[in-house]
Amino acid sequence: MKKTKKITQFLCLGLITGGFYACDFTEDQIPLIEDDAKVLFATVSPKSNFIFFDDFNSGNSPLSMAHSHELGGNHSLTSVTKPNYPNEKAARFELRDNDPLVKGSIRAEVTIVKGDEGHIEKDTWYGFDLFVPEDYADEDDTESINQWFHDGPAALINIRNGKLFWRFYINGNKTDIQLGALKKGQWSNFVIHMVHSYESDGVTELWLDGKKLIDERGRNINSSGGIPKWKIGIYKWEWADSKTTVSKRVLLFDNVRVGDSKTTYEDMAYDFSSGNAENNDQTANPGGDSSDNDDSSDEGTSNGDSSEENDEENNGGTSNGDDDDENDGGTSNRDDVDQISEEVEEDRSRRRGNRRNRRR
Ligand SMILES: [Ca+2]
Repeated sequence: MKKTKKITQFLCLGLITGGFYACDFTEDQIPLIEDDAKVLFATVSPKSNFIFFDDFNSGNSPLSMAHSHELGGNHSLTSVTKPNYPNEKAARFELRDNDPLVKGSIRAEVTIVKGDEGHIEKDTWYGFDLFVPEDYADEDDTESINQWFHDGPAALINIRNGKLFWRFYINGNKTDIQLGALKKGQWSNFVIHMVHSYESDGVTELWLDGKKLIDERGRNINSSGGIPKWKIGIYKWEWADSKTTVSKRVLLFDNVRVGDSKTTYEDMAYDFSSGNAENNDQTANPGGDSSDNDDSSDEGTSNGDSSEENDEENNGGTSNGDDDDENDGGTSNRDDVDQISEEVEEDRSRRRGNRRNRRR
């Protein structure tokens, strides 16, 4: 068994500083926090089973209450005016192909909650709103925007060729499930429910803008006895040792939320920006602060099967300001790290070979 110490006290303490909400209050007892960081539920419907919530509307330190940040520069994560909602703010992730390596790769990611530190339990809900800028150029190379990582990235949400994919990556076997085309210039509402399990009782459900696109049962983590961590942001492993047709990626997130087992779909799908339930179906209006000017070949829609790319984290590099501890838990974790690093190296060798072949 991995360590799974309970940290309810931590979560309640976190409430005081504005980020976490896990104490056992009824709705009319919800304490409103009015410090300079965030105002929890002051203008939205209280969700008593939320563990984490950040609407970014107050302060300029996005996700400051999250577990840890993996960012390459000051541009990597900023607070911006929310496109289509001029009175609100959102979190802007920017990844550049010349960013410094963070944990051995090119990433701008934030670990929101970490199962092995007791933030979440087996049955957990996740949600976020995503804005893809109009000029987000399509290319035949993958970036990840979500990872459920435990002994490797067991599940991911990826973007490739202008489409969204869910990927299971269990014990080395990749399974991609297409979630449809990117909706550029508008906000999309993601809700994910997972019962994290190495056994048959695992549950993986995903709704995108109110439509249920994944309803799977069975194993969804890489080893027994653990709960993953959840990361959001942009992770583009190809850039660790080569270029692609774009040099910069920008994505905006809002209303990042995590709910415990008592949470309902309706709680998670709530439109926290307008106060209306579920979908936020606005017209395209990129506006705002996204400023990427990716130019790419934008060639077509080949899709589907996973290619040679690899998603593993490489726990060898520099990490700014977090205390991630995949490698602090003794020999079993150490073995995991070594194994992951080997897989990364194998994959890079394969990619180098493919590039050589393409040049021929
Ligand atoms: Ca917001």
